Amino acid sequence: MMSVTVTVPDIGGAEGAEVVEILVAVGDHVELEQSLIVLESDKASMEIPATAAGKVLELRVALGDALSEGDVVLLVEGAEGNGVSEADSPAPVASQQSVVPPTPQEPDSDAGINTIGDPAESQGDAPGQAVTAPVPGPTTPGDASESIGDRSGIEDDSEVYAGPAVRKLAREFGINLSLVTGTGRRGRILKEDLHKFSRQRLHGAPSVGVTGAIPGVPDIDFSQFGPVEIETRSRLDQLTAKNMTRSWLNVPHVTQFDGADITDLEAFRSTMKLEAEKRGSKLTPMPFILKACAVALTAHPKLKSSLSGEGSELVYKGYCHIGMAVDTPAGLVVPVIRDVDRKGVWDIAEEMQDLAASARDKKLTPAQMQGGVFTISSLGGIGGEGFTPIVNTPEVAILGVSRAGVRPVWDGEAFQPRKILPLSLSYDHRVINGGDAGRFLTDLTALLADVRRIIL
Ligand code: CAO
Repeated sequence: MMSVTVTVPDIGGAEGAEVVEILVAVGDHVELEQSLIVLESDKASMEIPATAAGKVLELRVALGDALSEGDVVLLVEGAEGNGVSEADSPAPVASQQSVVPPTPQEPDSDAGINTIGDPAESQGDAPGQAVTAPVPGPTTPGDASESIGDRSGIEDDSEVYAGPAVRKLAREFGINLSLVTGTGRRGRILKEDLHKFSRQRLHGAPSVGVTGAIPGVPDIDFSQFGPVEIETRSRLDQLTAKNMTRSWLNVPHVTQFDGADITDLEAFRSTMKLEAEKRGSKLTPMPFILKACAVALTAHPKLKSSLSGEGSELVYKGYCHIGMAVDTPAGLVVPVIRDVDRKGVWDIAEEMQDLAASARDKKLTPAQMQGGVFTISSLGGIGGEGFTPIVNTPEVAILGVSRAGVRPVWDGEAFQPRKILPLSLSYDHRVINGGDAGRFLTDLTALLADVRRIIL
């Protein structure tokens, strides 16, 4: 098996760039384009990719070395790739052919920019605040998107200082780099810093010395104030807590309130009571609300979309599966009714009751809780005038339903007693604007005010 020499490609003319990270060791198997080392010039840092796949035979660099184009990084045992064969070229020298063809780029191009504080972060800020430099050459096509992705990690901090490998790892772990304290030279964030940060998070400890980190709630010994009992929370409760926290911390929530006049719906529902009994079913307002939501969601597909591509894409779904929050003794679960847009109210009512029963009997399968595009949380059977539900991510909106009550409504001449159903729509403001939510809720209340519209 021949050995292949990997050298420093064209790094935009930077001379004597310092080796600040070595990402592989002798004996490791490297893949084509895998990052091998990180170089740092006075303007930027850049990853040097493998131009051959195989086992690392020899590392020719050490931390702190100053490298320029053509310097040897390491030797790889393997034939795949376009590195320079030792047999062809016995002594690697600085004049060796660059193993990565230079890809000159415009200074303002995104591709290949690996920055210390990306200017795109400070759009609207005073120009020149961020320290940055374009780095042509060593990047691969994939790096362009990574650079864009990097920005999500440094949203609030134009001073984040980390190499691409660390940024990639941070994205994989969902860590916002601006919350991590770098212990490397000049505050550079190292992989160890990410590991420490993750450990601290797992143990619920606040990130020490981190500006803007969320301080943990202190653990208090309540027995000092009086008798206490300690109950271990169900796994479901703990999971719900995690999901709620994740949504609360990631999603900028807005809640919009409205009231649907369901006087006519209630009159119609009461005429159907006998038929419901005959069918062995129960016709509460909920199946009508589910059906009306399906119609409104079809008309406003953004409300049932999801964010993707680290915020750069919106996924529109061609189906309408709606989740329904069910409070069980074991905790909160959200079974999903599939294709609500294609089902009649009777079918929805029956499926809803079956799912709620399965939920209480802990018989729901994972598949019955997946695929929802929107969630309804109803406290109508319990009480209350309104609440602000938390979006069930990755969905972008959730409808809270409170208890309907008779309210005086002015008809232009007199107050009329009307049955009003309080609705609260919480939405992800990264996706849904007030206008989107307002139009959706207006259509929904109109559908509930006259359910004949549902079949139109
Ligand atoms: N306004 C007034 N009355 C309402 C109402 C509303 N918005 N919603 C339901 N009701 C009435 C029903 O008509 C029913 O009355 P009757 O017994 O006289 O017919 C009674 O309240 C109880 O309804 P329900 O809660 O059993 O049934 P539902 O179809 O409204 O709800 C489901 C279905 C699955 C939500 C329910 O079974 C359940 O689990 N409820 C518990 C509440 C809950 O978990 N909510 C989620 C909160 S988590 O964020």
